[in-house]
Amino acid sequence: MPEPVIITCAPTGGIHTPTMSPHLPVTPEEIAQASVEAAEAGAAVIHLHARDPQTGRPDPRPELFQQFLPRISAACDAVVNVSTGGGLGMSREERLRAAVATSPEMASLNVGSLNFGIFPMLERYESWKHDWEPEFLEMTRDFVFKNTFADLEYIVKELGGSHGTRFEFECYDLGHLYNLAWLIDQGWIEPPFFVQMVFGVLGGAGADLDNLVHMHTIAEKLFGDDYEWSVLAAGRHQMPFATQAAMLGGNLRVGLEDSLFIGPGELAPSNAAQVAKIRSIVESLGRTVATPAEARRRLALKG
Ligand code: KMH
Ligand code: ZN
Repeated sequence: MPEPVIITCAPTGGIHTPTMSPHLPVTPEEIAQASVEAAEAGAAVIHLHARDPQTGRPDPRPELFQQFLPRISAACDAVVNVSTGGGLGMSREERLRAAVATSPEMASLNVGSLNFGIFPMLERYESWKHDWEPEFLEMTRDFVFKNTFADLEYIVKELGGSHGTRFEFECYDLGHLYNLAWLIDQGWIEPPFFVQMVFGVLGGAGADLDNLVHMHTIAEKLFGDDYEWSVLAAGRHQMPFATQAAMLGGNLRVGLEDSLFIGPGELAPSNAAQVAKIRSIVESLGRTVATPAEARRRLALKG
Protein backbone atom coordinates (compact mmCIF):
# COMPACT_ATOMS: atom_id res chain seq x y z
CA MET A 1 0.00 0.00 0.00
CA PRO A 2 1.65 3.31 -1.04
CA GLU A 3 2.12 5.94 1.64
CA PRO A 4 -0.16 9.00 1.83
CA VAL A 5 0.30 11.45 -1.03
CA ILE A 6 2.38 14.52 -0.24
CA ILE A 7 0.61 17.38 -2.02
CA THR A 8 2.76 20.41 -2.77
CA CYS A 9 1.07 23.63 -3.80
CA ALA A 10 2.99 26.36 -5.65
CA PRO A 11 0.69 29.38 -5.36
CA THR A 12 2.31 31.99 -7.59
CA GLY A 13 5.72 31.21 -9.16
CA GLY A 14 7.53 33.67 -11.34
CA ILE A 15 6.22 32.98 -14.80
CA HIS A 16 2.52 33.75 -15.09
CA THR A 17 1.74 37.44 -15.09
CA PRO A 18 -1.08 39.14 -13.18
CA THR A 19 -3.23 39.98 -16.19
CA MET A 20 -3.39 36.29 -17.15
CA SER A 21 -5.62 35.51 -14.20
CA PRO A 22 -7.29 37.69 -11.55
CA HIS A 23 -6.78 34.79 -9.13
CA LEU A 24 -2.96 34.78 -9.24
CA PRO A 25 -1.73 35.88 -5.80
CA VAL A 26 0.73 38.74 -6.06
CA THR A 27 0.94 40.80 -2.86
CA PRO A 28 2.33 39.32 0.37
CA GLU A 29 -1.19 39.32 1.80
CA GLU A 30 -2.56 37.42 -1.20
CA ILE A 31 0.33 34.95 -1.20
CA ALA A 32 -0.12 34.30 2.53
CA GLN A 33 -3.86 33.81 2.19
CA ALA A 34 -3.55 31.55 -0.85
CA SER A 35 -0.95 29.44 0.97
CA VAL A 36 -2.99 29.02 4.12
CA GLU A 37 -6.11 28.12 2.13
CA ALA A 38 -4.11 25.59 0.11
CA ALA A 39 -2.78 24.04 3.32
CA GLU A 40 -6.31 23.85 4.74
CA ALA A 41 -7.41 22.11 1.54
CA GLY A 42 -4.72 19.44 1.96
CA ALA A 43 -1.35 20.71 0.78
CA ALA A 44 1.47 19.59 3.08
CA VAL A 45 4.15 21.68 1.34
CA ILE A 46 3.91 25.23 -0.02
CA HIS A 47 6.47 26.20 -2.68
CA LEU A 48 6.93 29.96 -2.63
CA HIS A 49 8.14 32.82 -4.80
CA ALA A 50 7.65 36.52 -4.10
CA ARG A 51 6.47 39.22 -6.43
CA ASP A 52 6.77 42.97 -6.53
CA PRO A 53 3.38 44.02 -5.12
CA GLN A 54 3.11 46.93 -7.58
CA THR A 55 4.12 45.28 -10.85
CA GLY A 56 3.53 41.60 -10.04
CA ARG A 57 6.95 40.70 -11.42
CA PRO A 58 9.07 38.07 -9.66
CA ASP A 59 11.11 39.73 -6.96
CA PRO A 60 14.01 38.24 -4.95
CA ARG A 61 13.84 40.66 -1.98
CA PRO A 62 13.89 38.73 1.32
CA GLU A 63 11.82 41.49 2.94
CA LEU A 64 8.91 40.50 0.71
CA PHE A 65 9.21 36.83 1.73
CA GLN A 66 9.41 37.99 5.34
CA GLN A 67 6.01 39.60 4.93
CA PHE A 68 4.28 36.31 4.11
CA LEU A 69 6.36 33.48 5.58
CA PRO A 70 5.55 34.30 9.25
CA ARG A 71 1.86 34.71 8.42
CA ILE A 72 1.77 31.30 6.80
CA SER A 73 3.57 29.62 9.68
CA ALA A 74 1.32 31.35 12.22
CA ALA A 75 -1.86 30.17 10.51
CA CYS A 76 -0.98 26.60 9.52
CA ASP A 77 1.76 24.01 9.93
CA ALA A 78 2.48 23.40 6.24
CA VAL A 79 6.10 22.92 5.23
CA VAL A 80 7.44 26.12 3.73
CA ASN A 81 9.57 25.66 0.62
CA VAL A 82 11.37 28.77 -0.67
CA SER A 83 12.20 28.79 -4.36
CA THR A 84 15.77 29.21 -5.54
CA GLY A 85 14.51 29.23 -9.13
CA GLY A 86 13.45 32.87 -8.76
CA GLY A 87 12.51 34.60 -11.99
CA LEU A 88 13.86 35.25 -15.43
CA GLY A 89 17.16 37.12 -15.47
CA MET A 90 17.95 36.84 -11.75
CA SER A 91 21.53 36.02 -10.80
CA ARG A 92 22.38 32.99 -8.67
CA GLU A 93 22.89 35.26 -5.66
CA GLU A 94 19.52 36.94 -6.18
CA ARG A 95 17.83 33.56 -6.52
CA LEU A 96 19.30 32.45 -3.19
CA ARG A 97 18.78 35.63 -1.19
CA ALA A 98 15.42 34.75 0.31
CA ALA A 99 16.36 31.20 1.29
CA VAL A 100 19.64 32.36 2.84
CA ALA A 101 17.78 35.06 4.79
CA THR A 102 15.00 32.79 6.04
CA SER A 103 16.64 29.32 6.46
CA PRO A 104 13.53 27.44 5.38
CA GLU A 105 12.89 23.76 5.99
CA MET A 106 12.92 23.24 2.25
CA ALA A 107 14.09 25.07 -0.86
CA SER A 108 13.80 24.17 -4.51
CA LEU A 109 16.95 23.19 -6.37
CA ASN A 110 16.79 22.95 -10.15
CA VAL A 111 19.14 20.12 -10.97
CA GLY A 112 20.38 21.20 -14.39
CA SER A 113 20.36 23.92 -17.01
CA LEU A 114 17.77 24.05 -19.75
CA ASN A 115 16.23 26.29 -22.37
CA PHE A 116 13.14 27.33 -20.45
CA GLY A 117 10.57 28.09 -23.13
CA ILE A 118 8.10 30.57 -21.72
CA PHE A 119 7.49 32.32 -25.04
CA PRO A 120 4.88 29.88 -26.46
CA MET A 121 2.73 30.55 -23.42
CA LEU A 122 3.20 34.33 -23.77
CA GLU A 123 2.23 34.12 -27.43
CA ARG A 124 -0.99 32.39 -26.46
CA TYR A 125 -1.99 34.93 -23.83
CA GLU A 126 -1.12 38.35 -25.33
CA SER A 127 -2.16 40.00 -22.05
CA TRP A 128 1.43 39.72 -20.75
CA LYS A 129 2.03 42.93 -22.73
CA HIS A 130 0.31 44.81 -19.94
CA ASP A 131 2.82 43.43 -17.44
CA TRP A 132 6.17 43.52 -19.28
CA GLU A 133 7.94 45.61 -21.91
CA PRO A 134 7.69 44.32 -25.54
CA GLU A 135 11.34 43.15 -25.43
CA PHE A 136 10.37 40.55 -22.81
CA LEU A 137 9.15 38.10 -25.46
CA GLU A 138 12.52 38.14 -27.27
CA MET A 139 14.35 37.82 -23.96
CA THR A 140 12.44 34.65 -23.18
CA ARG A 141 13.45 33.12 -26.53
CA ASP A 142 17.09 33.62 -25.60
CA PHE A 143 16.74 32.45 -22.00
CA VAL A 144 18.79 29.62 -20.54
CA PHE A 145 17.77 28.61 -17.02
CA LYS A 146 21.31 28.28 -15.73
CA ASN A 147 21.99 25.60 -13.14
CA THR A 148 25.56 24.52 -13.75
CA PHE A 149 27.46 21.98 -11.67
CA ALA A 150 29.15 24.90 -9.92
CA ASP A 151 25.71 26.37 -9.13
CA LEU A 152 24.46 23.04 -7.77
CA GLU A 153 27.52 22.65 -5.54
CA TYR A 154 27.20 26.20 -4.31
CA ILE A 155 23.50 25.84 -3.45
CA VAL A 156 23.69 22.49 -1.69
CA LYS A 157 26.68 23.62 0.37
CA GLU A 158 25.28 27.06 1.13
CA LEU A 159 21.74 26.05 2.08
CA GLY A 160 22.21 22.42 3.00
CA GLY A 161 25.09 23.24 5.36
CA SER A 162 24.57 25.51 8.36
CA HIS A 163 20.97 26.36 7.32
CA GLY A 164 19.93 22.71 7.45
CA THR A 165 17.60 23.33 4.51
CA ARG A 166 16.60 20.26 2.50
CA PHE A 167 15.62 20.28 -1.13
CA GLU A 168 12.86 19.81 -3.63
CA PHE A 169 15.13 18.55 -6.45
CA GLU A 170 13.41 19.73 -9.63
CA CYS A 171 14.28 17.42 -12.54
CA TYR A 172 13.07 18.50 -15.97
CA ASP A 173 14.65 15.69 -17.91
CA LEU A 174 16.44 12.39 -17.57
CA GLY A 175 19.90 13.94 -17.35
CA HIS A 176 18.86 15.89 -14.28
CA LEU A 177 18.35 12.62 -12.40
CA TYR A 178 21.98 11.77 -13.21
CA ASN A 179 23.06 15.23 -12.05
CA LEU A 180 21.36 14.49 -8.75
CA ALA A 181 23.12 11.11 -8.58
CA TRP A 182 26.39 12.98 -9.12
CA LEU A 183 25.61 15.32 -6.21
CA ILE A 184 24.95 12.28 -4.05
CA ASP A 185 28.22 10.66 -5.17
CA GLN A 186 30.11 13.76 -4.03
CA GLY A 187 28.78 13.15 -0.53
CA TRP A 188 27.23 16.61 -0.36
CA ILE A 189 23.64 15.56 0.32
CA GLU A 190 22.00 12.92 2.46
CA PRO A 191 18.84 10.87 1.86
CA PRO A 192 15.91 10.91 1.73
CA PHE A 193 15.86 12.91 -1.50
CA PHE A 194 12.66 14.63 -2.61
CA VAL A 195 12.64 14.42 -6.42
CA GLN A 196 10.16 16.66 -8.22
CA MET A 197 9.83 15.47 -11.82
CA VAL A 198 8.74 18.32 -14.10
CA PHE A 199 6.95 17.72 -17.40
CA GLY A 200 5.63 19.95 -20.15
CA VAL A 201 8.12 22.82 -19.96
CA LEU A 202 9.45 23.48 -23.46
CA GLY A 203 13.14 22.63 -23.18
CA GLY A 204 12.52 19.75 -20.77
CA ALA A 205 10.75 16.40 -21.00
CA GLY A 206 7.37 16.63 -22.70
CA ALA A 207 4.17 15.72 -20.92
CA ASP A 208 4.02 12.19 -22.25
CA LEU A 209 3.19 9.34 -19.91
CA ASP A 210 6.06 7.31 -21.35
CA ASN A 211 8.47 10.00 -20.13
CA LEU A 212 6.98 9.87 -16.65
CA VAL A 213 7.23 6.09 -16.49
CA HIS A 214 10.79 6.11 -17.79
CA MET A 215 11.97 8.85 -15.42
CA HIS A 216 10.38 6.97 -12.56
CA THR A 217 12.06 3.72 -13.64
CA ILE A 218 15.48 5.38 -13.77
CA ALA A 219 14.92 7.23 -10.50
CA GLU A 220 14.11 3.90 -8.85
CA LYS A 221 17.39 2.47 -10.14
CA LEU A 222 19.44 5.48 -9.08
CA PHE A 223 17.87 6.28 -5.72
CA GLY A 224 16.07 3.08 -4.62
CA ASP A 225 14.75 3.39 -1.09
CA ASP A 226 16.50 6.71 -0.58
CA TYR A 227 13.96 8.95 -2.21
CA GLU A 228 10.40 10.21 -2.50
CA TRP A 229 9.16 11.11 -5.94
CA SER A 230 6.68 13.75 -6.96
CA VAL A 231 5.32 15.00 -10.27
CA LEU A 232 4.31 18.37 -11.63
CA ALA A 233 3.26 19.19 -15.16
CA ALA A 234 2.82 22.61 -16.70
CA GLY A 235 -0.41 23.99 -18.10
CA ARG A 236 -3.19 21.68 -19.21
CA HIS A 237 -1.15 18.63 -18.26
CA GLN A 238 -1.19 19.52 -14.57
CA MET A 239 -4.21 17.55 -13.35
CA PRO A 240 -3.76 14.52 -15.64
CA PHE A 241 -0.12 14.14 -14.62
CA ALA A 242 -0.81 14.70 -10.94
CA THR A 243 -3.44 11.98 -11.25
CA GLN A 244 -0.99 9.62 -12.99
CA ALA A 245 1.53 10.22 -10.21
CA ALA A 246 -1.07 9.34 -7.61
CA MET A 247 -2.02 6.20 -9.55
CA LEU A 248 1.61 5.10 -9.77
CA GLY A 249 2.23 5.57 -6.05
CA GLY A 250 3.99 8.94 -6.18
CA ASN A 251 3.44 12.41 -4.77
CA LEU A 252 2.34 15.47 -6.70
CA ARG A 253 2.37 19.23 -7.04
CA VAL A 254 -0.35 21.64 -8.16
CA GLY A 255 -0.75 25.40 -7.87
CA LEU A 256 -1.14 28.48 -10.05
CA GLU A 257 2.64 28.59 -10.61
CA ASP A 258 2.26 25.53 -12.83
CA SER A 259 -1.21 26.06 -14.30
CA LEU A 260 -3.78 28.84 -14.07
CA PHE A 261 -6.57 26.42 -14.94
CA ILE A 262 -8.63 23.86 -13.10
CA GLY A 263 -10.25 22.26 -16.14
CA PRO A 264 -10.35 22.77 -19.89
CA GLY A 265 -10.86 26.49 -20.51
CA GLU A 266 -11.73 27.13 -16.86
CA LEU A 267 -9.49 29.38 -14.77
CA ALA A 268 -8.85 28.05 -11.28
CA PRO A 269 -10.66 30.33 -8.83
CA SER A 270 -7.90 29.72 -6.29
CA ASN A 271 -4.95 27.55 -5.40
CA ALA A 272 -7.09 25.85 -2.77
CA ALA A 273 -9.57 24.82 -5.48
CA GLN A 274 -6.82 23.01 -7.36
CA VAL A 275 -5.67 21.30 -4.16
CA ALA A 276 -9.24 20.30 -3.29
CA LYS A 277 -9.75 18.90 -6.79
CA ILE A 278 -6.62 16.75 -6.79
CA ARG A 279 -7.30 15.70 -3.23
CA SER A 280 -10.70 14.34 -4.20
CA ILE A 281 -9.13 12.49 -7.14
CA VAL A 282 -6.42 11.04 -4.86
CA GLU A 283 -9.02 9.90 -2.35
CA SER A 284 -11.22 8.44 -5.05
CA LEU A 285 -8.22 6.33 -6.10
CA GLY A 286 -8.12 4.90 -2.58
CA ARG A 287 -5.09 6.87 -1.40
CA THR A 288 -4.91 9.31 1.48
CA VAL A 289 -3.25 12.69 1.77
CA ALA A 290 -0.16 13.27 3.94
CA THR A 291 -0.23 15.77 6.76
CA PRO A 292 2.65 18.24 7.10
CA ALA A 293 3.94 16.16 10.04
CA GLU A 294 4.05 13.05 7.82
CA ALA A 295 5.83 15.01 5.10
CA ARG A 296 8.39 16.27 7.63
CA ARG A 297 9.04 12.75 8.86
CA ARG A 298 9.33 11.17 5.42
CA LEU A 299 11.51 13.96 4.03
CA ALA A 300 13.58 14.29 7.23
CA LEU A 301 12.96 18.01 7.50
CA LYS A 302 14.25 20.01 10.42
CA GLY A 303 10.70 21.10 11.39
N1 KMH B 1 7.77 26.65 -12.38
C1 KMH B 1 8.36 25.36 -12.27
C2 KMH B 1 8.22 24.59 -13.55
C3 KMH B 1 11.72 26.89 -8.90
O1 KMH B 1 10.95 27.65 -8.34
O2 KMH B 1 12.77 26.51 -8.40
C4 KMH B 1 9.78 25.51 -11.90
C5 KMH B 1 10.09 25.89 -10.49
C6 KMH B 1 11.44 26.43 -10.30
O3 KMH B 1 9.33 25.68 -9.57
ZN1 ZN C 1 8.87 27.70 -8.43
